[in-house]
Amino acid sequence: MSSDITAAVPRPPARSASSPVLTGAQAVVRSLGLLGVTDVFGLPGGAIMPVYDPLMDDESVRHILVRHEQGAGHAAEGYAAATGRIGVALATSGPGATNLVTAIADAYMDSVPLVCITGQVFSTLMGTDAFQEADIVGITMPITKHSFLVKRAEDIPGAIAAAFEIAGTGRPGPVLVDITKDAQQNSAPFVWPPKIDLPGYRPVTKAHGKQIQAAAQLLAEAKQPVLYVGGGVIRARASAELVTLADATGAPVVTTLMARGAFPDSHPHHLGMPGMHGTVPAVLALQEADLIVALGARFDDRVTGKAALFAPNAKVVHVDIDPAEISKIRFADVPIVGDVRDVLVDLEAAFRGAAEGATPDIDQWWAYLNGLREEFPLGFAPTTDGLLAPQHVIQRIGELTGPEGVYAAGVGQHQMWAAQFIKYERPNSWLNSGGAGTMGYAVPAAMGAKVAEPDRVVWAIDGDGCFQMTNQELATCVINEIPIKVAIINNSSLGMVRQWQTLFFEGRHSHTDLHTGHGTARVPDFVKLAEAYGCLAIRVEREDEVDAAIELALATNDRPVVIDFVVSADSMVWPMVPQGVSNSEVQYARQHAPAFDEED
Ligand SMILES: Cc1cc2nc3c(=O)[nH]c(=O)nc-3n(C[C@H](O)[C@H](O)[C@H](O)COP(=O)(O)OP(=O)(O)OC[C@H]3O[C@@H](n4cnc5c(N)ncnc54)[C@H](O)[C@@H]3O)c2cc1C
Ligand SMILES: Cc1ncc(C[n+]2csc(CCOP(=O)(O)OP(=O)(O)O)c2C)c(N)n1
Repeated sequence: MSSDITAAVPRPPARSASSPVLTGAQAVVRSLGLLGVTDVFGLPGGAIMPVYDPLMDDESVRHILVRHEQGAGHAAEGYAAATGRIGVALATSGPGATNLVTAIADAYMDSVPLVCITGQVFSTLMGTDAFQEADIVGITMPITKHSFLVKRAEDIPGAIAAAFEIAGTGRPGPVLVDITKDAQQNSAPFVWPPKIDLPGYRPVTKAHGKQIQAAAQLLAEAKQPVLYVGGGVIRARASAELVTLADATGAPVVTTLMARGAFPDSHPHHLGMPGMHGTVPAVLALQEADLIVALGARFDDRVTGKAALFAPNAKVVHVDIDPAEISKIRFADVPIVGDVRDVLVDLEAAFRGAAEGATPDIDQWWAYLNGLREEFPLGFAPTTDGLLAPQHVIQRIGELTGPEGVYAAGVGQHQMWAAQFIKYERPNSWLNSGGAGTMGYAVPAAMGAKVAEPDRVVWAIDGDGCFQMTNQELATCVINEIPIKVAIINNSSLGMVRQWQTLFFEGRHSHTDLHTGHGTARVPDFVKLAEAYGCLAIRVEREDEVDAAIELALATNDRPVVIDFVVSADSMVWPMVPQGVSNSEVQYARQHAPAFDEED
């Protein structure tokens, strides 16, 4: 990510005779309301208490009291990822602020627009190891687009407005506003809108016409093109424009883990997800392409495999709003910096000109790819231990809920199966932690999504390991009437790590058995745990019970539902290209695991 915000310091507003005098704390709440914020997730403590006082009476901003600040951060992320709006989290100084750090890092990796407001100790005490003092600005500097430290009441509206501007424009991301307690307590005239002055922060949204022309020419000439679609297409709300370009060019499309839903799974051009656990056609389409048009995608190592061996014959057009991404991993023959939605519109028009009304002849390419589709469809083997097949459970959740649902996943095998076996037809319907791979994301993210989209069915598809990291937010859901549905894909183990141990560590399952699912001693018993929170709780152990449980969950909207699906621990995520090998290995990797090269 580029760090071009060299001096993002808002100037204090000019005093106006008509400006009401507010405390800094009141200014925080008033600013949020004026910025259109309706929901905030947080947890109070000494250094942020002044802000909580006016928050109590404010009618425009709903505060949802979480059980752990990490939950506030992920809830704000889920809120943002489900809507494109900016998520807001609130915490006190010291441990409250550091509890937000994982979610901030997560949002940074996945380009999620987030504003985190933290209380800081009195400015006079800063640097003295004061009670609950932590340098959260310093801690978060490498994982935010910008971190503000505000020490004067009059600077608060400007800092908050600037934080929203930075979080939501250009490449979206997290911004921290750390406000000292004296700034919250002191008073100043409240001037709105504040003047925002962000020298050095100039996101480029309009791409260079010459580059668009060059890209269009390559598209018109390519024999084996692929549109490599990334999460940037969702952030840019560019799905409709993407379909138009795909239809015009006839090119196949692959969607990364972060882009599931950016392009309808039902579209005939869609080959599915590329990468380590991608479909064979998607992986080989990228690998054997002569032209890759990367659209808001960042050539992550989970997608490229061994980068030096990735797509050896492909020219690359790389479209990204963040110039730092271009040619970072793979040289871009045609670099295009800009907003991908605008670029798609311009590119389609330029392509029509370059192709002179003709459709490129890529029939041979399609014949090859369609052959791969037939030979390597996504599928899964039945289990041999009598336990449920996790893929079947997840597939049925998707089929019975449908594409209008929202699906938030944890991290691990269940995440990959949810990416593979649920059909996504619309953007913002799939929420997950891709870049950081943060276990514990699902339940609070689903909670945030449900707050933002109360009329949608929202599922958290979670692992038994992930669920144990943040399930306390079920209390938040029950108390605040946020009826999410949680499917625990309970393989009684840290399944993804166990899979790697099976494949690459000679089956030595070191410290991955969680004892949550199988046998008589379940620690914890998820049904009892969920009931203790006030959820409807169901355990499913047989295949003929799966549909009824999902249907009961879909019919229950007066409280959260938790279904403990007891699944086989031996099910594996396939296909798999092991770390550090060429993506060309994907067909073989399906049956045999090639040697694991830790160096790569
Ligand atoms: C267990 C596990 C396994 C995984 N396996 C896979 C796998 O098999 N396949 C896979 O694909 N991923 C996989 N991932 C995810 C992987 O780690 C990366 O998170 C993911 O591949 C990155 O997706 P992306 O390239 O779409 O980029 P994102 O992280 O979504 O980045 C979006 C890009 O778009 C740009 N952008 C944002 N807004 C705009 C805009 N308006 N206009 C233009 N550009 C914009 C950003 O600058 C950024 O470069 C896995 C993750 C985990 C945890
Ligand atoms: C916070 C955190 N710690 C550790 C990991 C490493 N890790 C990745 S997947 C995984 C296992 C997840 O287990 P579970 O939630 O049960 O999901 P499963 O893989 O079994 O579906 C672990 C430990 C991580 N991604 N995040």
